[in-house]
Amino acid sequence: MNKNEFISIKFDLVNGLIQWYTRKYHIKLSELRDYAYDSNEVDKLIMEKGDYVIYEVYEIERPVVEGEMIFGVTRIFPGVIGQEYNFTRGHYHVNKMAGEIYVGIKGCGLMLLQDLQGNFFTEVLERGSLIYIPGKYAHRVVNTCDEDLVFLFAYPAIAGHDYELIKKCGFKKVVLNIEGKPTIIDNPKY
Ligand code: PAN
Ligand code: ZN
Repeated sequence: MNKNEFISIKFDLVNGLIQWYTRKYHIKLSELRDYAYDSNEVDKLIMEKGDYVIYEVYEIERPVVEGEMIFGVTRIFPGVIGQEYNFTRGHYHVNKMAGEIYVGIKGCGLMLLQDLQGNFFTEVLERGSLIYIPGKYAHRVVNTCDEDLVFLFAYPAIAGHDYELIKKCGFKKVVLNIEGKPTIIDNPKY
C-alpha cells in the first residue's frame, strides 16, 4: 500500500478512538469566552476550577487542494458553563460549496445549523446519527448528556473555516440546562 495515497486505519466504533492522526488539538474553556452565552460564567469557572479542556479534535490532514478530504473525530466532554451545555465553537465554511458529513459515535447532543439568511435548525446528534451539512450552513455541536459526545467528521480540504461571524453574533439559539432538561432559547447576542 502506498501510504501517500491510501489511508487505512483502525477506528474503535465503541469508544470513538482513531489509531492514527496527524493533528490533535483541544479547545479550553477560556477559548470559548467569546462564544459563550454568559462570558461571566466562563471567568467564574476558570477562577474555581482552572482552564480545562472542553473538547478535543483528532484530525487526518490532507493537502488543501480540490478533491482532497480532511477527516477525523471530535470528542466533547460533558458539562455546563453556567447553564450552557459544553459546545464546539461552530463555524461557516469559507467555501460555501463545501458540505460536511458528521456521524455520531458515542453520547448524545444537538447540532445547531444556521445560514446567512437567518434560517435555523437543530438536529439530534447521537450514536448512529448521520448528518449531511450543506456548505452554506454554520454548524455547532452541543453535548447535552452526561458522557463524552464523540462524532466523526469529513469535509473537503478546500472548505476553510470562518469563526468570526459566530464569535461576534453566535448562533440564533443557545442550549441551556434548565431544571435538568436541554432547553433551546433565543440568543440575546444574535
Ligand atoms: C469539524 C470541527 C470540529 C471542532 O472538524 O472543526 O468538530 O469544531 P469547531 O471547529 O467549530 O471548533 C468541522 O466541522 N470541520 O469543518
Ligand atoms: Zn465544518
